[in-house]
Order: sequence, then C-alpha cells, then structure tokens
Amino acid sequence: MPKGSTRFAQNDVSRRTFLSSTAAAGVLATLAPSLLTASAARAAVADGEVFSASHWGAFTATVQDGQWTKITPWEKDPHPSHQLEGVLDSVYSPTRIKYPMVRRAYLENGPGSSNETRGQDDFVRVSWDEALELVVKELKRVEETYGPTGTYAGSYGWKSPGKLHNCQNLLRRMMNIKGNFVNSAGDYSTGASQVIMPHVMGTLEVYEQQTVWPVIAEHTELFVIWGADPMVTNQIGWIIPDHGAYPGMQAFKDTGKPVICIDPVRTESCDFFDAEWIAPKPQTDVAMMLGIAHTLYEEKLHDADFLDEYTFGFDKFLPYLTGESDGVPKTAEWAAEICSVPADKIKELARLFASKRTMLSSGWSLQRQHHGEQRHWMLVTLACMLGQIGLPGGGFGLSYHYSSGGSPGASGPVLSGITDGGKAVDGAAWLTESGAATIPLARVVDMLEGPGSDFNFNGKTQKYPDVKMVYWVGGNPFAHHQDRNRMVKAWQKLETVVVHDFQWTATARFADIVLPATTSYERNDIEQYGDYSLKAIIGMKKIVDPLFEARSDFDIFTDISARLGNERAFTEGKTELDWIKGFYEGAEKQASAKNTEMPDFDAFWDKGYVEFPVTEEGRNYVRYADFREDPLLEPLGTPSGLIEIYSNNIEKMGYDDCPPHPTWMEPVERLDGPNAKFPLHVTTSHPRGRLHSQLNGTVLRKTYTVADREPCLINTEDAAARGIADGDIVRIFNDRGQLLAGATVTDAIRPGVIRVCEGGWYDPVEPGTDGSLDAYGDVNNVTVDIGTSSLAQANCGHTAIADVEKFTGEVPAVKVFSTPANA
Ligand SMILES: Nc1nc2c(c(=O)[nH]1)N[C@H]1C(S)=C(S)[C@@H](COP(=O)(O)OP(=O)(O)OC[C@H]3O[C@@H](n4cnc5c(=O)[nH]c(N)nc54)[C@H](O)[C@@H]3O)O[C@H]1N2
Ligand SMILES: Nc1nc2c(c(=O)[nH]1)N[C@H]1C(S)=C(S)[C@@H](COP(=O)(O)OP(=O)(O)OC[C@H]3O[C@@H](n4cnc5c(=O)[nH]c(N)nc54)[C@H](O)[C@@H]3O)O[C@H]1N2
Ligand SMILES: [Mo]
Repeated sequence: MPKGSTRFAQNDVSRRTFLSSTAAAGVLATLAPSLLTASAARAAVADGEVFSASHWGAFTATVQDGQWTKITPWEKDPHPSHQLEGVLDSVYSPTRIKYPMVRRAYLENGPGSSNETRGQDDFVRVSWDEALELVVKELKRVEETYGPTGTYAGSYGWKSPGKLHNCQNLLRRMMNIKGNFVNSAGDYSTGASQVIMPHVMGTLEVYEQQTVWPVIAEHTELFVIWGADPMVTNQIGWIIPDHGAYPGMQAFKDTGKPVICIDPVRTESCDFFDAEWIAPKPQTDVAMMLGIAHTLYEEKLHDADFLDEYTFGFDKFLPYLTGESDGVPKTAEWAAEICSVPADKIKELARLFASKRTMLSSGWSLQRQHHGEQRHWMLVTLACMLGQIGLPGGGFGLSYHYSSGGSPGASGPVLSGITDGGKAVDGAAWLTESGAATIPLARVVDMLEGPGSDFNFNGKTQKYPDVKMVYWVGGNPFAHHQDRNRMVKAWQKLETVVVHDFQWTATARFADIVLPATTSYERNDIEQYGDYSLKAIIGMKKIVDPLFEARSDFDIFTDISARLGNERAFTEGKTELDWIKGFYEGAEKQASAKNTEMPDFDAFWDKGYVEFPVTEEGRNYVRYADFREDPLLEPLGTPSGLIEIYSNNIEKMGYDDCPPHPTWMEPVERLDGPNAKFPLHVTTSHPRGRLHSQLNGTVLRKTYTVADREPCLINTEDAAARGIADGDIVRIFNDRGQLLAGATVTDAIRPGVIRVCEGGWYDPVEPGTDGSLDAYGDVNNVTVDIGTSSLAQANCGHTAIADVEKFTGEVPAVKVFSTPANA
C-alpha cells in the first residue's frame, strides 16, 4: 500500500486570493504564540475573502465593510449544499440573541420563582458581569444544597464543528474542574442501534466507514435503500462534509443498475435513482424482513455455509422464523398482513436479493421507533442469510446516508480536540469518566419526573438523580425531544435553566438565564474535512467580529471558571490560537510518524487547509473483507467473535421488550395497529432545507414553508377524505398535543401517513399551557416520549399516530422567528 506522502498542493493558492486576512495571519504568525490572541483574531476580520467551514461544507466568505456579504462553496466540494445561503444569513438573522438576558421573575425573585410562567415571561437585559455572577452563584448554591447530582450538564445537540469551540466539552470541562454534574450517554440519531450493534457486530456500526462507492459502482448489482434519503441527508456532516457520497451515487446511477427504496415516502433519492418505490406501513419493517427471510429459507436461497462459518445462533432464531417456537410461521403472507406489501412482492424481493450482489443500506429512522433495536438486527440477519457480508458490493451498510459514508478515505492524521476534563478510567487516558451520574440522554424528562426511581439500560439498573438545574449549550431540546407538552411540564420542576445559543430557540425562551454565544463564523477554530474520508484539515477562520454582545462559549466558560478560581485549570494558560496550533502540531507529529509531511502551522493557517490524498486502500475498501477472509484471525468484538443473530448477553438481561434474537413486536402505537386511536402515522424525517432546527430562522424558510408554516405532506386520498386542499393550513393533533402546518397534497407519500419534518421551531400560542396549539409546526408536539426498550432507552421520534383536519379557527401569527419582547 503506497503511503502517499502528503504533498502540500501549492498550485491551489493562486486559485483564490486570501486578501488581507492571509497577510495579517502571515505576519502575526511570526510572533510568539501567546501574543496571537485578540489582535490576531481581530486582524483576521478585514475586507476580502476568508476560507472557513461548517456542518454544511467548506466555503469562502466575502467580507465588505466588516460585513459578510457572500458565501461561495469551496471549489473542491463536488456537491455543495443549497443550505449554505442560510449559513450566511444565520449570522444576521432577526433571531440572534444580542445580550445576556434573564427571565424577569427569576431576576426579581430568585431561582425557582414562577416556574409555571417560563416560556411566557419577558426577559430583562443584564450586563455580562451580572449574568455571570448569577450563573456562578447558582452553580455554587446547587452544588452546596443538592450535591454533585444537582446539575444536569448532559447537554446534547448539533453544536458547531471545531476542535476547540466544542461547547459541550467546554461546559463539562468547566463542571468537572468545579465539582460534578449529571452527564448523558448516547445520542438522538442512533440511540438504539449504537447500543445493540456492539452485541451483534462488536462495533457501533452506524458511524463507520462503508464499502466505498467506487466498489459499489463496480460490483453491486442491486442497491437497496431501506428507510433512508441519502440525497437529502448527506448534505451535512458532524464535522465538515466532503460530500463524497454524491459523486458515488452519481457513478452508481450512471451504471443503470437497479435501486429499490423501501420507504413510506417517495424520496428525493428514489426520484434521483429512478428507483422502484415500495411503501410498507411505517414501523413494520421487521415483519417485512422476516417475510423475506422466511422465503429465503423455504426456497433454500439462504447461504448455509456463511451462517455456519460467520454467525452465531441462527439455529436459535430459526424456530422463531419457522413458527416452531411460537406457532406463527413468519411467512410472506403473515408479513403482508402487517406491513401491507403484497406477499408476492415480498417473495420476489427475497429471490431478487439472493440472485444478485445486493447491498442492503439502511438509514436510522427505523431505529428511532419503539423497539428500534430490532430493525438493524433483523437487517443484519437478512444480510447473513444472503451471505454476502465482506464481499465487494454486498452485505449491509448503516451509514450510506450520513456524512458521506463510503467516500474513499485518506490515511492522514486525526486531530485531537479540547477534552471535557473527565478523569481517566483505569489509567487509560483515552477513556474518561465524566459526571457523578449518567442517564441515557433521551430519558431526560423521565429523570425530571421521577428522581430516585429505577431505570434499566443495557443490562444495568440505576436510579435517576434529583436534578434542580439544567445547563444547556449547543442543542435545542425544545425541538429535539419528544412529547413537548410533557416536557414543558417537567421543565417547570427545575429551579434554574441556563442556556447559551446564538438564536432565540424555544429552549432559550424556556430558560432563566440566556447567554449570547458567537456563531462559529465569529471565532477561529480547526476541523477535519470528510467525516469518513478525513481528506483534509481546515482552518475554520473567523469571518466577522462577534455581533452585539456575543462571546464564544470558550470565553464564557473561561470567565465563569475564573470567577470560581479555576481559570488556569480551564484554559491551561492557552489562548484560542494556542489551542488550535497545539491540535495541529499534534497531527503533524502523527503524520511524521507515518512519513507524511505537513506544512508548518503558519503556512497551513495562511493557506487555510492541508489535504491528504486518498489512498489505494481507501479507494478499494470493502467492509468486513478481513473478517470474511479469516474469521479466526480477524474475529469481531462480540463474545463469540462472530455475528450474533442470538445474543446470550441480551438473553441474560431478561428484558421482555428486547428478546435475545430479532423479533417482531407491536409498537406502542402504529398505523392500523391494535392500539391505534388515530388513523394516520406521522413520520418526522430530517428536513431538506435545514439541519434540525438550525437555519429555520433564516431566508431558507421561504423555500419550503406552506402558508408560512412547516409543510405537512399528505396523500391525495387522505386529503380528499378531509376536505383538505394543497396550501391549506391544517391542524395535526392527538392526545399529546397539536400543531398547525401547511398542507402539501401529493401522491409521493403512501396513504395513511403524513410527514412533518423534525426541527420546526416550537411556537406555542399559550406558552406553558398544557396542550397549547403550536402556530408554526414542531412535530414533537405529537410524538411519544418512551424508551425504545430497556436495552437502549433511545428516543422514539418516529413513533406517532394522529389525525389531521383543515384548520378553520382564527389563524394565530407565527411569532417565533422574531426576538421575544425587550430582547
Ligand atoms: N420526532 C423526531 N425528533 C427528532 C428526530 C427525529 O427524526 N424525529 N431526530 C433527532 C436527531 S437524530 C437529532 S440529532 C436531534 C437534533 O437536535 P439538536 O441537535 O438539538 O438540534 P439543532 O437544531 O441542531 O440544535 C443545535 C443548537 O445548537 C446551537 N449552536 C450551534 N453552534 C453553537 C455554539 O457554538 N454554541 C452554542 N452555545 N450553541 C450552538 C444552534 O443554534 C441550535 O440551536 O433531534 C432529534 N429529534
Ligand atoms: N438535510 C439534512 N440532513 C441531515 C439532517 C438534517 O437535519 N437535515 N440531520 C442529520 C442527522 S443528525 C441524522 S441522525 C441523519 C438522519 O438520517 P435518517 O434517520 O436516516 O433520516 P430520517 O429523515 O429520519 O429518515 C430517513 C427515511 O426513513 C423513512 N422512514 C421513516 N419511517 C420509516 C419506517 O418505519 N420504515 C421505513 N422503511 N422507512 C421509514 C423516511 O420517510 C425517510 O425518507 O440525517 C443527517 N442529515
Ligand atoms: Mo441525528
């Protein structure tokens, strides 16, 4: 394998002029690092062009008279996101938080005052000094009064990328140095699969490199997209996306080989590939997969040798599949009754999958549902029966839709970043333990409602701590969490809520102390390019000075730490640029150990990026090829070293909602299910025009709203039955809540299903009142807030049934995209 020494692609410099910013950084970089502080940052903001980056990609910003006026995608980006326009606009959005603000009742009467009016009270502007004194006083009071588990700092969300301004690590770093706190485990994206997959495959699976697209284009004969929309969701990356999936998808499309999309919605990806669209009832995929598996077995199309050599426990799953153990053979006919895909189609799929080199790719919505653990477990089982795991272009893939999984990789170094200051576990510096207690993050409302009560998680039983204060940075729980009305009520139990954000999200509106953070375009940072490919390191340069009184989370936590007497421990005496330089130099050392040269920091910062060439190995990567080659020498990290279709460890846990092999179980509610109180399933996909709730407050909104509200896709039949016309304002409702939306009547969604994307800003007409109508369209008004099962306790954001009607009342104004009064 050629190592490919990293050449510094110098001829690229002439293609872009880094005007004064480049010159300034070049000069300043010759000074001692400790002098590279505010002056360097300020000097970077001059008129001209600045290279920087975001969740949406790398770009060049044009600055005129200190204002960011234009955003141009990096010319190396093969498929820039249309959302970049909103990235620029987010800096100047009318939703910006301008000053430190405190809820009036809280300011006047102290912690715990008039909690029931949180979300409707007005805010009072205070000085930074006053705001930080309040925060410090409260952190001390809560720790003294309630001990180390009084404050929840498990704060989750899609904070901006950047190895230094990682606001969640910064929060926990401040808390760890100060004392202690309650932390969280997991995420909202893959909460179920990331807990079950280690039992099945020995790894997380969801965040790992996929068999690369060039191999797919060459070898895959049938590409199945099971509940995913890769054309839409690959727009963004957790770090800086390289968008490498797009040329990959184009290459596959160009071969003309077939694609099948299994999804209640005819997605953009389905249209792009001109794919066959199969639309099962939502939440019934395990039944459909079992029907396919049963056909494979009945027709002897399964790969018995693969099952023997590479898997564990098929013999214990088989009696369930055949019905020997429970009297219910999982035939295609049985499956068709549940999922509504005709039995003949299910059988045809089984034969088709077995006759071709088939890649079963799947997104994550399926596991964001009640019993979500079962979905990918059953998909893996199906892939095992097909016996193509580890072959070029075959098997399964759980990340083709995310951050460009399958984009061929380089072998460059990995940047470190600021740590949360947790204690090393067993002397292992890479494993830290942070927090006095940890909860599975989607159980936050259970925790607030039931301090002291037991919860199960992955084989352990623990007690919920008694939390009195919540500190949230870089996330929007009043968008991302389920069952909004239940949450609003639970929040009222808190004595203090502190939030940093740069925009007036509902979470900020429901807080007591709100601190204005900078956007990542108002500070310097460093990050990698290509979540899976790691093709470059990019300097995320500051574009403009902070607007209004915004400060970076780093500066805010430094100031708080200083007031607690911990400044030195927090900053380690380093400035913003010292840290960035340190991360870069760490990468340089790794690279030189691999005989890869990198430019020195000054040259890097001057140019804005350093690239690492894609390797031969990266271009030919086949997931699980090594395991297939030699399962004894390359065992999986499971107890058996094999793929576990049956898990003895899960059996030992004894959970009735997570049996030891993949199983079809009725979810708490589903379309036409036994407990269906309402006639429609609500699917809550990730939006094409924003990242969750981010950029909803920008110009992008006008590209997708219907009647100024969040769009609601509804099938022609369902709309006609309710007298709903395209463009009407509709009310979506169930026992948990209600929201308005604008109807898009279409045949691109199956009957019985409506879709409102997650992330619409919560805009209650009567904030704090149980069941208030939401004027704009936060779909989490109607979703269920239960754990997927005792195993993973993940969120079930895609479990909801409801009804919809044409809205005939007085239409409330959408207010959430302007600032609250006085703010
Ligand atoms: N029903 C339903 N609900 C869902 C989902 C679903 O499919 N269905 N999906 C779930 C999933 S997968 C996810 S990941 C979550 C997403 O939930 P979140 O990640 O909470 O959503 P975002 O809108 O990205 O919120 C990020 C917030 O961080 C702020 N922010 C960004 N950078 C900074 C910074 O540097 N400092 C500070 N202080 N703040 C910053 C942004 O302004 C924004 O308000 O939603 C989940 N909720
Ligand atoms: N543009 C954009 N891209 C994003 C994000 C974003 O907010 N905006 N968020 C990012 C994040 S944090 C994440 S976690 C990923 C999320 O990635 P996913 O979880 O894969 O995305 P979803 O949109 O929730 O669902 C994908 C598809 O599943 C379908 N689906 C829903 N329920 C079912 C079902 O029961 N069965 C079947 N077969 N299909 C079903 C939906 O119709 C949708 O087309 O996306 C990432 N990419
Ligand atoms: Mo996510």
